[in-house]
Amino acid sequence: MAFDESGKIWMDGELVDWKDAKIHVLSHVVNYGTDVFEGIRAYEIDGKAQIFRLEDHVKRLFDSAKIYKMDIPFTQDEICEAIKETIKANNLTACYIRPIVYRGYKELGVSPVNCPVNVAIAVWEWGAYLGEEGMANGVNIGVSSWRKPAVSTFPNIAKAGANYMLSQLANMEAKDNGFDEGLLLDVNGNIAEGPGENVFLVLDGKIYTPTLSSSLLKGITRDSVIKLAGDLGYEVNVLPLPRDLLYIADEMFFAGTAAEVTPIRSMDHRIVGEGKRGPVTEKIQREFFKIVNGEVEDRYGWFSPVD
Ligand code: PPE
Repeated sequence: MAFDESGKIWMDGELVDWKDAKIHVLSHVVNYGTDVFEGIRAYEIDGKAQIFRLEDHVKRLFDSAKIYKMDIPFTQDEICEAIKETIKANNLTACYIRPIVYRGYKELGVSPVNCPVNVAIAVWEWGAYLGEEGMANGVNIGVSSWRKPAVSTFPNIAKAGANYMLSQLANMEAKDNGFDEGLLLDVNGNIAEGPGENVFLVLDGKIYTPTLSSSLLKGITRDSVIKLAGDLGYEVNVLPLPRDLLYIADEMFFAGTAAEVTPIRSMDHRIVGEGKRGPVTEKIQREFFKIVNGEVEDRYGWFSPVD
């Protein structure tokens, strides 16, 4: 993924040139990782940008900010409008959208309360997160030696930049070990999530995904998959899931905004099912892409048009 640096970035209410979208090195966020953010996708449907679950993502952004007592100086509606404005200013249709809320420049010291809360929105084109090949045939995953923080130590539900230091360790470790991506367990050894994806398992025709008390992000794609799978007639169970299930699951897949629905073909050097995208995963993946490509009507009201 390389940036096309010709576009505009929205900063605190104004569109600025890509290369001018800068902050001071002594901003609170640079020193202490004080930010919350979102990852959203817009899809091109009938030549127009349609943003997937915009209000839900912006609501989660505000929820994350609330956990960290960051008072966003815009309303949720204003942020939704700013996102649309940024897409238009960059002449994009299908794109990835990154709103960031961060503590800016004023003073240093752990206490963030005197530092301003700034907001930026960037958009760019971003293809298949784990590659086109992974999307079709599945990715190879390894369980990380790192654990997600216990629910009593650090909020996992907030999508905060600092959480991604752990995601980086898990992702780098997985790559060093020859895997495409890692998978993190919670403090009890139950399955949590990928560094940037939620995970689903298929066992005996039923679908399973870990519960929120296993230290994971309340993924919006996760929620979409739960709805889609239910409507396709599958039983979906949201439970604490022991690690062992990873080795006996018939199918597994990742779900996330960037990763969309990506099949998992192996786990810790054990082949999952037939070692390729399984039939249940394929049905859910196909249904997901039919919706986001506008091949079927938006029956859940998931899209916001950019007019
Ligand atoms: N867990 C984590 C840790 C996570 O980062 C994501 C999204 C998800 C689950 C899925 O959530 P949702 O996007 O609401 O379905 N990860 C974002 C960032 C990826 C990145 O590399 O940056 C994303 O997919 O946009």
